[in-house]
Amino acid sequence: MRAMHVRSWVLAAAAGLLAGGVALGVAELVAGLVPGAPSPVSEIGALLIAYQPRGAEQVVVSLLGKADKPVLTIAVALGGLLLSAGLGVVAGAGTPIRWAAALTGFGALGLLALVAAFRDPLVDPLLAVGVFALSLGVTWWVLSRLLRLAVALEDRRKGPAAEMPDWSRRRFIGNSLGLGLAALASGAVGRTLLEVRAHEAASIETPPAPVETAPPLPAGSSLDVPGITPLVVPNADFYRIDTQLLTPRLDAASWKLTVTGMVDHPLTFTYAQLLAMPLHEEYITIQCVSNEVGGDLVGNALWRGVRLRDVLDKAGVQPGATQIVGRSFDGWTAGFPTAWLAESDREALIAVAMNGQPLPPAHGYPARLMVPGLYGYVSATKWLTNIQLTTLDSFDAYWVPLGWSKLGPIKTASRIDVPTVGANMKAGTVTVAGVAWAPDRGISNVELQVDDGAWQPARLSTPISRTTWVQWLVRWQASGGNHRLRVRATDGAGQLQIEEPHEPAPNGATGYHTIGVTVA
Ligand SMILES: Nc1nc2c(c(=O)[nH]1)N[C@H]1C(S)=C(S)[C@@H](COP(=O)(O)O)O[C@H]1N2
Ligand SMILES: [Mo]
Repeated sequence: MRAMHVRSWVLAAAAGLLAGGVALGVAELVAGLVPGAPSPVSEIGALLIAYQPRGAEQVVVSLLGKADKPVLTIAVALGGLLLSAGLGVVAGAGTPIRWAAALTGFGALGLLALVAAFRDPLVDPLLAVGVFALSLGVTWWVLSRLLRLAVALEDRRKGPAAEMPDWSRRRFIGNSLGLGLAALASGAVGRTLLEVRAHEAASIETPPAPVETAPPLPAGSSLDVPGITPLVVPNADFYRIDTQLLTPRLDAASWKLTVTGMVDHPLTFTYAQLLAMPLHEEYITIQCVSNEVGGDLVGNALWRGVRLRDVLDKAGVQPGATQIVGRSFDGWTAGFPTAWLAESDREALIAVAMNGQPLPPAHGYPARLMVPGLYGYVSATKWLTNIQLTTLDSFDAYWVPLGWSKLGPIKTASRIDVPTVGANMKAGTVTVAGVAWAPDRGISNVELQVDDGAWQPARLSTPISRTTWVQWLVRWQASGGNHRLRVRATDGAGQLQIEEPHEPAPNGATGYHTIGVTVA
């Protein structure tokens, strides 16, 4: 390698940054175009999630929320670019040793991504090696090209200044801009393709009709209030929480579900075999344990699937089994007591459809668990591939060692949807409305308090079932001024919602949702 000594560290850093950037962009493009090829950024992000320090759980849980997922992705990409810039400076020193050190650095970064990619069951290892080699090649090409141009630029500056125009300067800037744009464009196209592919219509049009359809929605189950959360949340609007940075798209044709552990007859189902079992329908409201008071990590949908009970009966659960663990294709786990299902009306499903559509990839296609009354992190395994019967003592699922409770029954909660926080309204009759839930106990009462006034009972929608939320409304005679609105619910067992404010960790937030409004 010809020595390319660049005196300006800015130019060298720019060369390194672009070398890393183009490599990342090209890799994203390949990941978007070729199913089974890894996205280095997402794979390293997944590695960080997998090896998060204990105690970071609050941060990480919020990171994994729908809005903040891109934050981790962008942080990884920026981290990669920064390191690349540093390696550019190392390479710019111009000695063969420095050049080799820089390439080794890039190689180490690539190797980290490669090792991370090997952990991903949806990645083809050969393709991962291919992307690794391609990225390193691209890095080497861009880096040597830009360093050469930088050297030319500096040599030119040393020479007579009178010569015009300054082509070497233009060449460096032009090349840098072009490469930067190429990196951004290929990265953006690759990302878009990745998400589009994940959301392509599921291979099965609609899962077979249920043997038992959910009864039609009772009259009065929805309140007609503009802005209130719909009783049944459309799939596209349903909250999403999981540890996957991208949307995993499993292949139903090769997918298998096994039932293992403390059972008399271990079972294996193909997708077709699972769909051949009797399918049932149920409305179930599910909430994320990391939902804040007043938050929107909660939703209600019509789930269709095979009863977990039927599958467990077939497998023959052994008497000593006290825990049911759902395991996902990526090794993620959730576990809950077998005793939770002892109540006959807690009908857990291996769900294959959501609101009449095949389960969307973001919500667990081809199959997921839905267990009435439990937070998602202990129960609702998406992309389900294994159900294991074990004991509560012998296994802790994914979030438990990270500081979250072993048991996760959903706490009674209520939320004000309208008016919105800080709304300005005219005096007179104002509709205050929202949702309240306590799966699987149901809601018996919702009350609203204005300022320090008496708690006024709300009108409730007719409940679909005890496993679903209700809508509520109060017609408030609003007078001028600033007011504080608070809501609280009572569950079907007569238990009042907990007033004491508490953060979500370790087993679900408590406190009354409170908003301020201004009445003119
Ligand atoms: N495989 C897998 N399943 C998972 C998770 C996950 O990270 N991986 N997250 C769980 C959590 S914490 C919640 S709250 C629910 C959310 O389900 P949803 O995204 O369909 O709303 O999925 C659960 N199932
Ligand atoms: Mo969750």
